[in-house]
Amino acid sequence: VAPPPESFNFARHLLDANAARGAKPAYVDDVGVLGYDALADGVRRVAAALQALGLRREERVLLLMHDCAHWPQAFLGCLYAGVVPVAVNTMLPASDYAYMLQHSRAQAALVSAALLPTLQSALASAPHEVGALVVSRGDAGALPANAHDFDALLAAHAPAVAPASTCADDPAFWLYSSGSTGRPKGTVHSHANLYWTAELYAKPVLALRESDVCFSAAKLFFAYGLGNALTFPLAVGATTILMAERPTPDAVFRRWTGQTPVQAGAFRPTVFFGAPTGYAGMLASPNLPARSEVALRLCSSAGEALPRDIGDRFTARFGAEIIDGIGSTEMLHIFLSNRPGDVRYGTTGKPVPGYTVELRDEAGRVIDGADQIGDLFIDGPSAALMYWGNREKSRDTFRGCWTKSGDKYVRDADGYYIYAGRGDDMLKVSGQYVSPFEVESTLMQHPSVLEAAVIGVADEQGLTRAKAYVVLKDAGLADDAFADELRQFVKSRLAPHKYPRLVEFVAELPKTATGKIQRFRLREQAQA
Ligand code: 3SK
Repeated sequence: VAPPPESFNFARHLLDANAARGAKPAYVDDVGVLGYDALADGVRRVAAALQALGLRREERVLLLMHDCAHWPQAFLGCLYAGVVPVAVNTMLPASDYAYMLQHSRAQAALVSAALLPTLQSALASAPHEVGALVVSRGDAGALPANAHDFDALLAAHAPAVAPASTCADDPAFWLYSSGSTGRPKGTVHSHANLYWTAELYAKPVLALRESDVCFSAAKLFFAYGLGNALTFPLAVGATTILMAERPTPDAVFRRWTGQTPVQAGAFRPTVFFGAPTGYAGMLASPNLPARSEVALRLCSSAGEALPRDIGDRFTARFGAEIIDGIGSTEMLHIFLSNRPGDVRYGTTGKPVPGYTVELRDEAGRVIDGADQIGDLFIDGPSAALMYWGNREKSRDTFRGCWTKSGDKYVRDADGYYIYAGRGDDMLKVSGQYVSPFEVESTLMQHPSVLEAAVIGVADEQGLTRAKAYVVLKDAGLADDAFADELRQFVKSRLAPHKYPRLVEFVAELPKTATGKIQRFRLREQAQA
């Protein structure tokens, strides 16, 4: 694959690639259809509007929006103007946004009307540099003083005539990535990185086509969702379904079967991108559609390892394969994957051509043989430039051309890679990272909790759930209702996916002589 030219703007690259598509639908969201020509017009108007608001190249803008057709216009409009969008998870508490605004020094925020109150409490709680707000899909007549309605702002600005003269290696956007300890890390990606994920994965491995209708349960603010619903479909001129609501089985089924008012029986997805927990939930649903009701030809899974049984049952039902792969926020998308026509359920497949993968032992030596567990390292052109303002963690993760993934893997004698857990304490729950330390320290903020330890346990489907072992100050309080209170307590303070589904009250936690909690003992106990 030819590298992008040195002078390269990814938004311009996509607009050029789709210049002849006219009114072909690029996006179908909850309220309407956006054609390729209207997408290009919107991108150029966002760029012009940002410049008029005083935004300069390389300045950051917070992008806190539910999935809708404004999202790709906002994201690509920033890139077109050389402004750097910081796309953030829409489910976080205000305190996380307050940190991200300070850390990124965002000069403006693009926000869904439904998320404006949370953003405003973040803005009120800490110093920031946000000068302007652009509000998507709200009541244009009821906006705060420094806020602009998205559609009205675009209507007021003629499309920018030319993109910012960015280089392939210039910072294009950030995504925050979380670790087991410390603040989320601002992962800085270049214009070229987006190009590489499309050229190395979407086109040759998934073989996405112009005629495809793509639909991703993973939202656009995730690296996985960004590729699935923006980079990949726009790189091949396909159509993408976007939905603002949570990807419950019923919400997904409505789109698969074309039943939303906007789809009106058409635009049934041919390619679906999900995560194992979502596939398991759909297979268990009484409303699972029949094969004849859907148009799926290919599915993708990432976020956590796909249990073999889920893959087998899904393919038996729909005929379509689920292509399981692993990517990371740091590598931007999938670097190790099964292939259509060569799927081995229970494995993550083989390295994606263009990426080199190594397993290393504890001394850092490369493991050549089969069936030995090692730490996964990746060399590939879509690796992030750095974690912003975090030299120590950048040096630990980005080691020359290699990126440390933090995952452990085994390669079998046929060269297929099999997931073997995390190298750190992080849990992957429903495809999203959960730090046990963050959950433990939140539980310990409850006045009745003395100590807590959180581990991952496999449910009956082989999917990871967070389980909290809790020592109470007054053991007499321990009952189901109090376990529920603790779940709600965590839910009200952290992003919703982080609360422990399982809570067990114990008299004490296993500890070393020096008082360190022995989580491995709890893991052994949970497996027994
Ligand atoms: O979770 C994954 O495997 C993944 C896949 C693609 C992009 C980003 C991530 C984290």
